[in-house]
Formats: sequence, C-alpha cells, structure tokens
Amino acid sequence: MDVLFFAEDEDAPAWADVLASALPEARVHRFADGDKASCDYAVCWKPPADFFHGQSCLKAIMNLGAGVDAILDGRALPAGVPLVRVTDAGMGEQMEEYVAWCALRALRRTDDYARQQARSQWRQLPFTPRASFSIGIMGLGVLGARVARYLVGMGFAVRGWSRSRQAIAGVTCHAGADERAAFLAASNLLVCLLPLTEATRGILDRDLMLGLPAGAHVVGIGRGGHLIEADLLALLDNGHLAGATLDVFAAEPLPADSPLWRHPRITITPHISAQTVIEVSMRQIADKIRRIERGLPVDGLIDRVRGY
Ligand code: NDP
Ligand code: OXD
Repeated sequence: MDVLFFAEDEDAPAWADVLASALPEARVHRFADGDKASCDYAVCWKPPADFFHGQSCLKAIMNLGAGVDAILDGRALPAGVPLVRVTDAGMGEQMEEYVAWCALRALRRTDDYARQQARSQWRQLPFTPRASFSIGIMGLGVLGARVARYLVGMGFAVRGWSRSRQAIAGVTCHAGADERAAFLAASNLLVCLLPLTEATRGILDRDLMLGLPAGAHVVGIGRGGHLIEADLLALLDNGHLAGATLDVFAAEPLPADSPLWRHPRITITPHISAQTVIEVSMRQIADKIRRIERGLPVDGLIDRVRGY
C-alpha cells in the first residue's frame, strides 16, 4: 500500500515517521521531498494546490485535522474519492479545558478583577451562581457535544445549537434557523464550535451578537472565518458585549497590526484550543485506512456538498 503525505507544519517530517510506524504495512511518500508516487491513500493537512495532481488511484483522502475547510477550499480534490477527517483524537479533552477556562473567567469575572488590580481598585462585583450562568454552544458535533457534557458536569446551564436536532443529557438543544434567536437570548457565554462552510462563514455578525444578552461573552474556537471582526469590536466598544476570547482568525498568524491584539476586552490565543495530538491522530488514521481496506465504514466521512 502506498500513502502520500503532506502537512503544513515544521514538524511534518517527524509526523510522516509517526504515520509510518502506525501503518507499517504501507510505504509513506513525502510530497514535500518531491515524491509524487501514485498512491492508494493521501494523508494531509493544508496540502498545496498541486498535491493531488496525477493521483488517479486514491481510495480515500485522510484529513489530518477536524476541520476540512482548508482542504475543500480550492484544492481540486479528485472527484468521488471519500474525504475522511480526524474525529476528536485527543482534541475533545483540550476543548473541554479551554471552554471551562473561558466559562470560569466569565463567571467569576476574573478579567474585570485583573483590570481593577491594574488600577489598585478594591471592589467586590456581584456574584452569579454557576447554575444561573448559561453557556450556549454553536455546533453539537464531536467536539461541541463533548464540551457540552463537560460543562453540564461542572454545573453550568448548557444550551446547544446545531443544524439537525441533537439530544444530550442535561443540555437544552436547539436546531436550525427558527430556534437560533431563543438559543442566543439565553446564552451568557457563546462558544462557536461550528465547522466553516458556505452556511456558517461570517455567522458571528452584528445581528447574531446583538441577539445575545447584554454583557455576554463570545468564544471563537471554530474558525476565524465565522467572525466579522469589525462587528465584534463595535459591540465590545459600545458595551453590549463584555468580552471575547479568540483562538482562531481569518488570517493566521494574526497580523501584528490587527486591532484585536490590543483590545482590552479581547483575550487571544494562537489556535491552541485543541492541538493535534500526532500519535493519537496517526493511529486513528491508520485504523481508518485498515477499515477501508476491509470494506468497513469509518466515522468522520465528509459530505462535500454540506462542507463538513
Ligand atoms: P462536527 O462535524 O462533528 O460537528 C459540527 C457541528 O456543527 C454539528 O453539530 C453540525 O450540526 C453543526 N453545524 C454545521 N453546520 C451548521 C449550520 N449551518 N447551522 C447549525 N449547525 C451547524 O465537527 P467537530 O465537532 O469535530 O469540529 C468542529 C470544528 O471545530 C471543526 O470543523 C474545526 O473548524 C474546529 N476545530 C478547531 C480547533 C482549534 O484548535 N481551534 C481544533 C479542532 C477543530 P449537525 O449535528 O446537525 O450535523
Ligand atoms: C483542526 C484544527 O481542525 O486543528 O483539527 O483546527
């Protein structure tokens, strides 16, 4: 079996070795070394535009990440070849931690206290019980559902919004455009864990954020393309929103001159809310390839029309 590998990452050569160890029955060809052998499978993350040129025998394309927006974005994927993504693979636990960190900061107003400390100000702010603090999660897929369950376990009031209706114990689930307003109106902290698709690009706009209660927080951990940055800045500046924590951006790395860096109510992290756990991801990809070889179904199969 021949596998073509490319990852846009400085550690890509080491990742190819991890893949080779997880799939010893395969010959791994590194595209970055100029190896363009005709292969049975492609394993890739943000491949260059010519990555698929001449690959006419692929049985599946394995995306080395949860989001497929980059690979669906103008890469001329071979038609009819299944596209399979990584599912969770160690990222769910990190997302739980990241959102719990945001939720506790917002609940206990620690960013406000940090601002007070900078002014040597001693002032006790009103206290909110955890069960009265509602967290709304946009996207109840592999990661969103896991985060929702974790927050329920912490005692928060949790809501979720997805395209089709989900059922998660302890979570008030909303679905579709008709139920979006009710979902937003009850979300003190809004977490975006949607995939970036035609339907979700720019979804975090003025209109949506005005639907949140005054003083709400926004957490962007899906993709930067969801957020209209100017709308967020305007709603933070006029006081409708209390704060935002952003991990993903339309342009990454976030340009040094972006006003987001310097806004006092924005916390920025460099796309680390869930980092790729390479051994776990490669083991999962190897397992999926073996299942495909045996004619078995795999999870994480992408619907190219839907975009996720
Ligand atoms: P899934 O595909 O498992 O879940 C996607 C969820 O979004 C589903 O609940 C789906 O609804 C919902 N959804 C999709 N389109 C719409 C829409 N138009 N309206 C309402 N709901 C919609 O994805 P994952 O949970 O695995 O990952 C989500 C995203 O997180 C990734 O695509 C990626 O962009 C991002 N991510 C970010 C990372 C980071 O480090 N910042 C790391 C990993 C992922 P339904 O249930 O009805 O299908
Ligand atoms: C992913 C990511 O989609 O790391 O896996 O953003």
